[in-house]
Amino acid sequence: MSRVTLTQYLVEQQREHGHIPGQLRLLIEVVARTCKRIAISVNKGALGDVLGSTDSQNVQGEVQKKLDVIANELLLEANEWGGHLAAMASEEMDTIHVVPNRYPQGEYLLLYDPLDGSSNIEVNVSIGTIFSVLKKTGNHAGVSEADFLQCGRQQAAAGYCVYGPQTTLVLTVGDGVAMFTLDREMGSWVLTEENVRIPEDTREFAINMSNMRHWAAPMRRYIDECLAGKTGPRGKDFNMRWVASMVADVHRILCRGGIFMYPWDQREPDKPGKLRLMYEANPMAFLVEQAGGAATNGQQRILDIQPAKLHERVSVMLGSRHEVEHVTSYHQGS
Ligand code: P6P
Repeated sequence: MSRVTLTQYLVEQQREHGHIPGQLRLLIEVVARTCKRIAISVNKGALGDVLGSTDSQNVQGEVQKKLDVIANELLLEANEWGGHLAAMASEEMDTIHVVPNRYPQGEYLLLYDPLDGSSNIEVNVSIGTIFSVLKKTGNHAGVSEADFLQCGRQQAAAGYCVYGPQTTLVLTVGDGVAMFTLDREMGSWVLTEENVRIPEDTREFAINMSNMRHWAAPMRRYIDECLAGKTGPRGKDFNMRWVASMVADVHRILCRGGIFMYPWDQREPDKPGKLRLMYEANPMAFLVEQAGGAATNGQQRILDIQPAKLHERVSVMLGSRHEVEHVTSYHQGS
């Protein structure tokens, strides 16, 4: 395969399909460049002052890891000056960050989880950066949190970078999913997969089984049937994976199929789920659907959920289309 870089891919997408406006292309290139910079810090590990926790908590009430803060700061600094963004929102920040007046404001809104899977940092397991791009609607001056509260189907782009054995950037601008591997010698993102397709069926599920006794009945029924294997109603044996980094689990599903679930849990009945809608579930749902998969909260398509709050949580079932439809049918019937 000829070595097509991210820049060439975006230029060709613009030339052939015309749906990557200049500001969006700049935004994607800035985020991609920042992921390279985050990878440098992640890869330092114990050799750099990047491991361990800070003495602060984020809006989620989670202790912030040093790398959470580093990744968040890198994305803020890199995206302020380009004139492509009006504001940013992050898992690590209580409120939105409006582009300072000293810089021109653009029409895009960037949302991100700067470092997803932070509990895996100290044990050298894959982690990642997840991002979602919305466009400011209306022609009102200024920008507020309300501008961010759009359904996931409004996303202009979405992607993630997984810091694993390879450093891989996965991207959609609404015309399929492409994967780029970081060529560290050249320092460039090289196209290594395009038109990614998720197999419609799977025998592999990803869920944190230790929570089983806390799930609602439909989810317990679904997992019980997977565990019953070929002697049970599914008539086939299943395998299980759980990395506890959504980016790693979703990447595996994009590469070979599977279903990822983080369902509602009776321990905190007022919380729909653990994962965040705006900068985890929505971008991953966009990518999965663009690759022929499905993503629901057990009742409806994730991309159709109208957000009420910036940091709201959601129950997530995503991956191979037929498997997601199967588990969703149990919940809709409940
Ligand atoms: P648990 C990481 O903290 C995360 O937000 C996702 O990346 C991951 O899928 C999930 O939480 C893991 O949760 O409860 O298994 O640690």
